[in-house]
Amino acid sequence: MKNIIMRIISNSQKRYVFLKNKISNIKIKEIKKYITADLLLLYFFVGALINSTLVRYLTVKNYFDIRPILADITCILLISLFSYFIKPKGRFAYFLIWSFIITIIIFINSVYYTFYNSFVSFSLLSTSLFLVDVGDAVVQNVLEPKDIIYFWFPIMLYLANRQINHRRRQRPIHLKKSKQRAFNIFILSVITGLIFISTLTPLDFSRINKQWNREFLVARFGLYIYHLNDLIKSIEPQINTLFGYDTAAKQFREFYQELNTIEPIKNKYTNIFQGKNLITIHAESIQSFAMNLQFNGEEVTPNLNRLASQGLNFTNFYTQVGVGTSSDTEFTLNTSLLPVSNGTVFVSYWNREYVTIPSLLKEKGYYSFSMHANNGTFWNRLIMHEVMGYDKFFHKPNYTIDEKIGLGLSDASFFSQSVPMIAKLKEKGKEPFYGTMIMLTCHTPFDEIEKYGDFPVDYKTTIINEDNEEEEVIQPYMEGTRMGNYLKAINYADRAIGQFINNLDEAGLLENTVIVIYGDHDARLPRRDFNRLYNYNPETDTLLDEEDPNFKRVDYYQYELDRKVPFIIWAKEKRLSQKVDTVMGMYDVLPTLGNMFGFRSNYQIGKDIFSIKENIVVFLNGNWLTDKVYYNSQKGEYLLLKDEPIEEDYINRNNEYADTILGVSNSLIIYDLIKRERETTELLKSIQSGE
Ligand code: GP9
Ligand code: MN
Repeated sequence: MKNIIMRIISNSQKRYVFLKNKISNIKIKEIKKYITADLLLLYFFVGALINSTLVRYLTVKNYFDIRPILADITCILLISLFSYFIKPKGRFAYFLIWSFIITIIIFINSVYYTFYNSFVSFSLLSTSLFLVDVGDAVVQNVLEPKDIIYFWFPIMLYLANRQINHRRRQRPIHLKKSKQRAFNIFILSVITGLIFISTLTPLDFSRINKQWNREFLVARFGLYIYHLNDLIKSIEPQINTLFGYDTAAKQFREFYQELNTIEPIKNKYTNIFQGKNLITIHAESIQSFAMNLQFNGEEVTPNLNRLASQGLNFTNFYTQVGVGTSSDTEFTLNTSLLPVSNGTVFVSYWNREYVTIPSLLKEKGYYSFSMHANNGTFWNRLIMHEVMGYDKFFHKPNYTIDEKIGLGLSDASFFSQSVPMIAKLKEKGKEPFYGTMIMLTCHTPFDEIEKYGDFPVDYKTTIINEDNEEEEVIQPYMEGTRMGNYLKAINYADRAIGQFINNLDEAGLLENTVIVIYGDHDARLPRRDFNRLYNYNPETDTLLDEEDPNFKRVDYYQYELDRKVPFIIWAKEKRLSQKVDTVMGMYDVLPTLGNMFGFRSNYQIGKDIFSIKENIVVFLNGNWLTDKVYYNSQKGEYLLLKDEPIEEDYINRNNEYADTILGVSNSLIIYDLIKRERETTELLKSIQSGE
């Protein structure tokens, strides 16, 4: 019986294997036949895929990532499918033209990458190759063999087509069949496209929307999607300017006419820093709450705390960034305008005219420079820093990358290499100067904790144990959380800043210099980490209960209020020692520094903080903040910050003001109104003088 059963099983197994082989034979044969029936498409597909993969391998070197390959396949399939809607005779021309377009794009990117370690953008194409100081890039030869190899593709396609025609005059695909084929390719591209999309993370989506970290985008999305997205992003600003100019210009004129008739108020800080050097430190991702924290008696930011207590310490200072994060802060600080509501000024609106701190200081004889050890093309800084009027941008090629943390050169090394550069500028007589130092280490994801140095964020206590001896007990508290890692990174950055100030002092650069430190935006930490930070009970090593009188709720408003960042103005020679609690936004920096250094922009939206009684910080999403209220524009609700009732009129007035300045600032940028206004005034003047 057992034998019979065994035989039946073995027979059916054999039959199954036989059938399986037969089916797969048929399938493979049929698929092969199906594919080779359209050799031209096949060659095009393979060529385009090899080229896009090759350029990625030779640039970003992500050899084992399947995602960009899936993205490339989807794009090539979509290009290919349209060939079926062309007359059979024209298909070769169609593929050949595409192979040229693809090869030329890849070729340009290959050359560009050698110079800039990044990829070409359509919006920059006309300028980037000429505007940028290529002397910095250590490149002797313009063309290298690796740039030329991509041309094998159109050549191969041409030869292959000749061969196909010669061998077996391929029958043109019948229209009915070709529609079926187009449909099949479409389905295939949908499948590969969906698989690709399913691999994307929220960070990937946010980065493709921002379109600034071009290396990352090519590595993750492949060159084809990168360029398609870049094309859309480059056209967007042009489309935005097509309509609505007259209304925008009218609102702009009315707003500034009224604003500029108000005489600037003099106060005790007016002109106190006339003619002094100014160094601003762009402190990556540093939030204010860290300045008030101690772990086991150690301050997280001892240096910032010292500078804050000796200088002007603005305790309610907020950034006003959109998707452009770091670059939006640089823009707002230097122009006192709000960033655009859609897209990023640095990437999409670099070709506009702006009145900036460097340009205003230039009128007073200043030399301006910026320093950042990361790739200069990030956030399009290479171009935008020049547009904003910096005389020189020192970036990656100017530094030796001798210690890497996170995105690139460590802050400690960045600062120590920068001091001699600043000293050299001084030696060359480039004084007075305005310098911007853009830090990098304390950047998300804060995961290289072993490189930040030893700063435990745990809770240590001593107990008397059973043997009546003192014993140290360590409770993890913030260790192992994202915020814990972030605080370690801040402690590192704080040390780097402290060292930088010491080095400047040793180099004799502090005597005539004012230092400004600002956090560039918050670190988007999880709410649960704030909850743990505020509600940890060391006695029980657990979190406080919501009913506990000491429980602090981290709701929407608390989280938003905690996003504030440090803003400190410090000078070695002038101990101003003042705490300023009035709410203040990034757009108030230019007018406040302007009052101290003696400059003013006719297009500033912010206020000199020492000249006003009440201030308002307007955020890009329409939320706003005063000393009395945090207003949530999405919900139309607000939180009272003082024990004082608020009139409805107060809310309405501030809502109206928020709308106006968001609109004026946005239009000014999109329609290039400073330039247009200047040209109109110049024209009127020349008509009046009869020229
Ligand atoms: C890039 C750095 C980071 O060089 O400034 O920009 P972010 O991601 O903070 O906007
Ligand atoms: Mn930043």
